Amino acid sequence: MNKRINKLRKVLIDKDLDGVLITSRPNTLYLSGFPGSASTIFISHKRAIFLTDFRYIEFSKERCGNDYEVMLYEKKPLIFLMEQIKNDGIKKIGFEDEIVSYSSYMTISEQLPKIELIRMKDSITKLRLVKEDSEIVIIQKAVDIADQAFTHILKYIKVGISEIDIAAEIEHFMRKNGAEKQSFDSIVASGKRSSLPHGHASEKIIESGDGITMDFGAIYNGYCSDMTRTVFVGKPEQKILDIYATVFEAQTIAEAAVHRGKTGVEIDKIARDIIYEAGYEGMFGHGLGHGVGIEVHEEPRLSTSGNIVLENGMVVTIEPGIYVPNYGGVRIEDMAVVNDDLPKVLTSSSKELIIL
Ligand SMILES: [Mn+2]
Repeated sequence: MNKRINKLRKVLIDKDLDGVLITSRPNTLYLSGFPGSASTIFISHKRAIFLTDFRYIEFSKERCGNDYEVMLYEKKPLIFLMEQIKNDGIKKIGFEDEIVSYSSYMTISEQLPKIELIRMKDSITKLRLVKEDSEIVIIQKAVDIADQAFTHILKYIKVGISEIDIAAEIEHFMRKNGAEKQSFDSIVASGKRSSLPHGHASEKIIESGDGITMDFGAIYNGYCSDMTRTVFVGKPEQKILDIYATVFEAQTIAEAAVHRGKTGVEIDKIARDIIYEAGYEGMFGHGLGHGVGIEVHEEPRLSTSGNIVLENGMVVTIEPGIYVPNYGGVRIEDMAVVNDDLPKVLTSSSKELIIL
């Protein structure tokens, strides 16, 4: 954690700040390793303070005691904090303006009347862009749990069960195999419903010939995974198999093109061109991918507006899809780590056509 605190201190110098206040869960977790809510971190050039309430004080001391002055506040954490730092000469404090709500901002400014509050924009979340090796090990474990759930669900899927049955089985399996919870509400969309890119599992019954798009992920040790596969039951129509072949091609080629120095726009375009040239223009209405880490959707975006230049150690998804309204859709999604040349693909489930 010390390394991460020092990275943040460099930002303080760049922005000419005396300290920074961090209250969002993704950033407090990143900087302290503390996974709960109700924590406030203050980092100045000399001090690192971790404030929490009675529920978490023991655990926090154990988890963050080496890197932080861990303190218990009773009612108003910021007024308590000001007491602690009143002799430190703090005048300008950065805060997470992209995350803090308007009412929290009002509270902060009321509680810190003599302090100048400076917007940090995305400079704290930017610290999380490039993953450390230890983070990639954890992410790989989250990916492995989802991969195992996919292998498991292939044995479970049959005509006559519902989308909710499939989602519940995936989630139960992941939980039993080490997941803290799922990264997001699982998407299971079958038959015509698979044209909904984010169709949450419904009571719809699986019928012969259906394609089933399953998009899910696990949280392990605070880090997320995210994967999608579309599989078929019975005898699918040739038209949806052609769509599958195009998505497979777009996914495979775009994934191989993920490497250091490229922007999200460039990689997105590779998949988009393949899909549009195959005649599906207008049917791939989302970005190609996104970063994954403590949050399931984070920077860098691989999309028509993803301008961040990829660096080694960034973790991204590659997930093209084609959605034909009132007919059906296909999406294939892997996670990969950016590298000098070919990315290290974390997802190990087969992408070849599966007909159950
Ligand atoms: Mn995704």
